[in-house]
Amino acid sequence: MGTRIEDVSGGTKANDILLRDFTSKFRSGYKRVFPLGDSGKRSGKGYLLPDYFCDYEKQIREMEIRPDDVWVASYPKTGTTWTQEMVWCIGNDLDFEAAKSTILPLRFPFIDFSCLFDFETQPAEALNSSFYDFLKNSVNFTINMKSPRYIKTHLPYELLPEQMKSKNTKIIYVARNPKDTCVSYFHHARLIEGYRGSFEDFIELFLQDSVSYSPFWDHLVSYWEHREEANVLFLKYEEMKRDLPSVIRKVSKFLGKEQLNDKDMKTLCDHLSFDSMKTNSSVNYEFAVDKTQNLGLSQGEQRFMRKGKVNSWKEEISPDVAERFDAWIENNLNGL
Ligand code: PPS
Repeated sequence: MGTRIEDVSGGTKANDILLRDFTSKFRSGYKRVFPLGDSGKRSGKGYLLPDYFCDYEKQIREMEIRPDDVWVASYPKTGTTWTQEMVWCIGNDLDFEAAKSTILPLRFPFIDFSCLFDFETQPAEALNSSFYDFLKNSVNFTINMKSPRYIKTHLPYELLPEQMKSKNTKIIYVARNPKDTCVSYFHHARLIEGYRGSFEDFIELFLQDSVSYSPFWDHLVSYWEHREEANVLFLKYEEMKRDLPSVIRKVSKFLGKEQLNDKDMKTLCDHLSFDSMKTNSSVNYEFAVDKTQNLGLSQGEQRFMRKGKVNSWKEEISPDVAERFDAWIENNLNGL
């Protein structure tokens, strides 16, 4: 399955906002990426991705998959980091010492990071860090990791490496309700992605499928369609908030690990609690936030671990806008 890629240019409200407020020193522009079906016809509305995706698409599509790879996939801001830490700890027999001493991007790299940011043309200071290789080329970094590899991606199912489909690679997808996702994405965009626009404009972008990795629903459905396959596990952020131990049991079974005893379960749940992850510098991306702030590319004042709640959108989205969201949700769920 290949892709057809189109330039994103101005002329619509969403595209104008995107090009005005969501390009920067490290983000040159955007493309619409249409996966081509078996018949060679393009399908869906096309995924919005930064220009840099084109530099890595072929390498990602053709990368070699190993039988013991474990992938965590998600739309941005849906609980990826939380899921990664859970999966890594279970997969590594609760080695909390290693989890704390090595930052998550080095243990569990985000393969498509370089599709989002151009750090190569940034001042040397931006790259002068222990994870230089990752920042410079996250795809090479991930490909060259030792086994077993733990890999994060925000790419939709259709844009994953070709071999994943035949090699039954383990994929854990995490989903979250779109209103909380959108609010979290807005703060993240200001904090880390150089977005300079208003909250209202961000909502316009989100509802017009015009932030990176959107359309939200096509992304979710691309994995949902595979949820019954033995190598795919579909999780929800809200379910993790409601009953983390039962999700841990599900993940342990999925990874072929023994079930945890009560004491280990409690230790792991404590390690994964929001309060603990908020102060755990291995997973809270403080170094990335500081770096973006030092480079003057951040407009945000929050931290990566912001609220960690279900339905906190109610504090920021007005009833009128919530109604617009509901109509959008209904429209998109129609027929599913
Ligand atoms: S990213 O940048 O796409 O990888 O972000 P992602 O990790 O997917 O999502 C970040 C949101 O997840 C929240 N989070 C948690 N919630 C509850 N418990 C724990 N342990 C936890 N860890 C991360 C994080 O706070 C972001 O959500 P918001 O709503 O912004 O607080």
